Amino acid sequence: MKYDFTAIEKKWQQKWLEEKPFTAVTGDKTREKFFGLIEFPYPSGQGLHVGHARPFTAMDIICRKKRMQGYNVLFPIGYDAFGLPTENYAVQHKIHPAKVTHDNVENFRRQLHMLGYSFDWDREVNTTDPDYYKWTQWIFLQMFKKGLAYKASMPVNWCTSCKIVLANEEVVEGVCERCGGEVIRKEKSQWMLAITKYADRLIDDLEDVDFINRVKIQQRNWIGRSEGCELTFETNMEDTVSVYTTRADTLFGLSYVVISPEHPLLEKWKDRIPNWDAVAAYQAEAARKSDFERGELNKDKTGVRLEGVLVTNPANGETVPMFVSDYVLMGYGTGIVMGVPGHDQRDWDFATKFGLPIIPVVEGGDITKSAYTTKDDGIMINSGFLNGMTVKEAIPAMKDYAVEHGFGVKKTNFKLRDWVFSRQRYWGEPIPLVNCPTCGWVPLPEDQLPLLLPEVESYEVTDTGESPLAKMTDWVNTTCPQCGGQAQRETDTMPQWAGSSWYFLRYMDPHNDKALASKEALDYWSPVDWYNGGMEHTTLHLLYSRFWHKFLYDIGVVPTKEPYGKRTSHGMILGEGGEKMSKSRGNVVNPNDIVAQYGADTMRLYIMFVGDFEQAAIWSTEAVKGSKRFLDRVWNLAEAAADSYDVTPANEAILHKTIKKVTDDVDSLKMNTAIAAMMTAVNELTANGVTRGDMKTLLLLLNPFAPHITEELWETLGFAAKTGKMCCQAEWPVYDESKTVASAVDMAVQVGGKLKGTITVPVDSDEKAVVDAAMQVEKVQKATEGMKIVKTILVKNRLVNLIVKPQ
Ligand code: ANZ
Ligand code: ZN
Repeated sequence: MKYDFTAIEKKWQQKWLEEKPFTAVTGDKTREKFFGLIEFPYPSGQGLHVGHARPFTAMDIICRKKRMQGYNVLFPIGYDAFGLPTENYAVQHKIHPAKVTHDNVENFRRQLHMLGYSFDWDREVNTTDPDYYKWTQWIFLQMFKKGLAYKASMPVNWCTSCKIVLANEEVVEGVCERCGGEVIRKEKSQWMLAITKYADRLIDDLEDVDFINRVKIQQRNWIGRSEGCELTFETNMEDTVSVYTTRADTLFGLSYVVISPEHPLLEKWKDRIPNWDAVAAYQAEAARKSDFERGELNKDKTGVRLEGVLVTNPANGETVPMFVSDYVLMGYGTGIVMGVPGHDQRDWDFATKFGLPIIPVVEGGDITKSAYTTKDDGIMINSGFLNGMTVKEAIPAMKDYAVEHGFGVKKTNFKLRDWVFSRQRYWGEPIPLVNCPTCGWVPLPEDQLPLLLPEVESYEVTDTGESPLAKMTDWVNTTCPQCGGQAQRETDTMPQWAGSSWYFLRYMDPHNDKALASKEALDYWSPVDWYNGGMEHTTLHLLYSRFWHKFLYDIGVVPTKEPYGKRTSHGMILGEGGEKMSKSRGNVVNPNDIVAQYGADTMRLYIMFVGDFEQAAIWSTEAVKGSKRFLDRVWNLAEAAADSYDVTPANEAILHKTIKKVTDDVDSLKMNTAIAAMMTAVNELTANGVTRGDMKTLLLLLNPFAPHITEELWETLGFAAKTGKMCCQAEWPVYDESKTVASAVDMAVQVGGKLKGTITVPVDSDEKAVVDAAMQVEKVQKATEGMKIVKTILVKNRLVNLIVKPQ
């Protein structure tokens, strides 16, 4: 029979749908639970791409293997379906975004089935479903009630082309991440979530989770905890100025103070600064630059001296001038910095440009070049009472001195900012709050959730930047839930990151209408055991969801502090030629085409074989054929298998070795080497010949990788009938360490280069043992009769050649 992958794959996908072997059972105490999670896709119009197939297939393999190992596995799927591309498409084609979403989801679902993933389809979730976003809204309300959601007018990133407010993370190198358009700063009243209140815990609790190191490092850097102090200086104006510094030890090296162009003190001092015009012009110039540009090192430093302003250094009583410069950002620390050019590169650049003194205060400092990379063990100089201390000692010493003398307080700062949590867009969760002239912001009563998105005529954003919902006056005008007076609904919607911040919880109990999930389900399934996803989500989704989860933990909803026990990440699949796959380059591989031509099992095998899972890999359609040929060989081997269900002794070692390798490699995400081991095994089995008993092990090992072909062969070789189970339900094979090495080998025996027979000896037998065994062979005895062995040529485990001479 021919390997008809199309028919086979259809047959088994149908059977899995009907028999549901992948159902997760909440509360099952007889088995250990395993919750494997992948990042649910955004159902774009382009459909699933090979970039999805890599992580999805890997987690499918892990989950299939865990099931066979006896675990109660939860492997769910859903759709993160609110968001801009759908909305833009809806605007363009005048189709309701719900309809666009529905159609895209259908396409995705078909493709996911096509690839043979073992999802528990009864747990599918969709963030745009009112039954789902009801709970997103509910969580938001709990945050609001606890003071974590607040409205603030603040400068936001405004994309001039998308006409929406962008989170800082969505501005990449000064332009809009989505469209590449110009981003300007605009004041807007926004809903904010106080993620910074969780900053310490988001860093500290990384100790307790098994995340790959690069994820931990990125999260720590993004949160950016900085431990320093605020120092307050007297000035000749009536105000003091405070700076934030991590290097209090360098205070004796102060040669000027710099203030950010946006700092409110400037406005206050305006009338007493003789060169105010120059300052004002500088402020206007700075407003046109992004924080990114301003913060860059190696950038030419600019600034204006504040004439007449003098600041007193509390360490030595000397006065220094004050400048305004855009390298100081308003949003960090106090917005004022102490200039220590001897040990800070940016300060050095500035001081050099403006001819300010450069005072080294740590030995080894070179005033022709900033020694800003000062080591902890540098020795303090020119620094009064600090002289002779190491930097490491001087930092706390100066901090303590400042605290004692009333000009300093210890302070921890974070790079992390609160999360801008509102968008002026239609296709998002409505924010369930009402603005009442008497009561202020009032939450909707929980029994009124979900607050449904109303039908609107146009999804187009308004030119003023208000959400399309603002035009729906019937919907906007409402009564205050608290006083019953006239009030208005919030018209902003939630950002796309909302629904994905808790979706893994909904999987635990997706149809619950009393709670986001039952306590029983949460207790049973928490936490996610293994979450694999993209590195690009490390500082956004992964951090946001950890924040939400910690909040839910604090209010007693979830049982664990952290949502995910383990986090891994995959490399990207690049197009042929090594470039990123993109429509414009025309190098996008559509999984549909590969499946049609070679089958889903080949696709799955190839995407796992393509390279080290954590590294980027280059797609090669030519190499796909290699995976197909391997499956052909498996098929042929099964067809040629002898009827016996016994294991052939000669195959025992290779089978046990392969079980060991595949078992270990899947657990450490080395899918490529697991496949390589199975390829080697198939070669050896083909050479030796196999029984059905030998094939059983191979099919079990290969099943998570290539589930359809193995299921079919499992059936044709009689295992389905014998066990009453599908291959995916059978038990994962276990290996016997002692059997992973062959115990005996057959060796050829030659005399004078002529074959005289074979012997069976223990593996790695030495020369004496081999010769002794050889001498037992009758033909060998005859050939050496009356001869003297002058030389023995031994090729370990293969052959021995006895060179003889007449005696
Ligand atoms: C004096 C000094 C001397 C500094 C020295 C550094 C080295 P991290 O670690 O990132 O928190 N700084 C403070 N606020 C700033 C702002 N709003 N804009 C730009 N720079 C600011 O960095 C803290 C250091 O960054 C602070 O310590 C301050 O410069 C600068 F040898 O103070 B330092
Ligand atoms: Zn009211």
